[in-house]
Amino acid sequence: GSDDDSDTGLLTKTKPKTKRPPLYKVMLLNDDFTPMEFVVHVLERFFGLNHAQAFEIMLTVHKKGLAVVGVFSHEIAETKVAQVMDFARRHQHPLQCTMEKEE
Ligand code: TYC
Repeated sequence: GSDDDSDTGLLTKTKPKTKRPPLYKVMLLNDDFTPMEFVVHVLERFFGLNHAQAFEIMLTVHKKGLAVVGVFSHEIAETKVAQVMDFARRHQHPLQCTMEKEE
């Protein structure tokens, strides 16, 4: 760290800045058509949740409109979103998955 007394004449320690990469929330959005069992399956398959956890998050999305299903690096988050969107499209469900930078 560096000492800086240019303003006040008091020595103040400044923390060395260690750059952590930003994290991204991956979110599932509710819709009226995707079957509940399909969403539970997606959460088990791509997010490593057990059945009870997957069911709980699915119900949260169903009731609240969306929920965070995991927090990842940018690359992993992008991969998860792409996997979910592709899987939903192949099964002709309108399920939407998005990512957003964490504050
Ligand atoms: N609302 C859907 C239904 O009633 C279920 C659902 C849950 C859809 C979560 C999408 O991300 C979702 N069949």
